[in-house]
Amino acid sequence: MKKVIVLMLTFSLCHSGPGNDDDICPFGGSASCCNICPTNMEQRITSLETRLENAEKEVQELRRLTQGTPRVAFSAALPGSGNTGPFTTATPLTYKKVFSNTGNCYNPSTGIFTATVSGMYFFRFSMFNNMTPAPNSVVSLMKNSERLTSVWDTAATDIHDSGSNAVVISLKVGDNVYVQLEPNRAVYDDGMHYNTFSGFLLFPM
Ligand SMILES: [Ca+2]
Repeated sequence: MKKVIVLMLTFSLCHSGPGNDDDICPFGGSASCCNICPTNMEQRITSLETRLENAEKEVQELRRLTQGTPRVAFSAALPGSGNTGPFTTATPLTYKKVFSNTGNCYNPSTGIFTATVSGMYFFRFSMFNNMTPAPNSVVSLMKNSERLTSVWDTAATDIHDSGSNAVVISLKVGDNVYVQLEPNRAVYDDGMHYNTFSGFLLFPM
């Protein structure tokens, strides 16, 4: 309706006669007159409508990214006190003390985070071992069956007993991330929660 009204007003101001635009242009010149004649005005309105539609789509996409998408974040620690391990095979550490688990992507029964949203993620883990004597500690952050990064600690009466590591990685729906205790290794905690596993979604992709 607005488009029709604009076109009617424009046409009433700029009714050109055949072959002589300069005589009837209300703005005193053929060039300026042509800029507001119905054909050009309609093209301008169509262009503005297209730009408005595109802007509305961008706003909707931004709203979807900032408000409408799932929120994923978790943080957990090894429970209780004492050794975990050694085991003869590589074993996911089960961080049963859950601090947060928005989105419920982390399973404290298995220690495995499973992506329900494709996107870029941040993960961090820490490890502690002050056992003497005992196996050295080696734990690795895993994406499915791929080892991403690891931390080592030598069991002895040394003063270096903890370490941490982190990654930023892209995940697809169904990808698993977990911290793996390597075979014949062990970690220790005394209830102070030195051993943690945390992660969150940075942005969907
Ligand atoms: Ca040590």
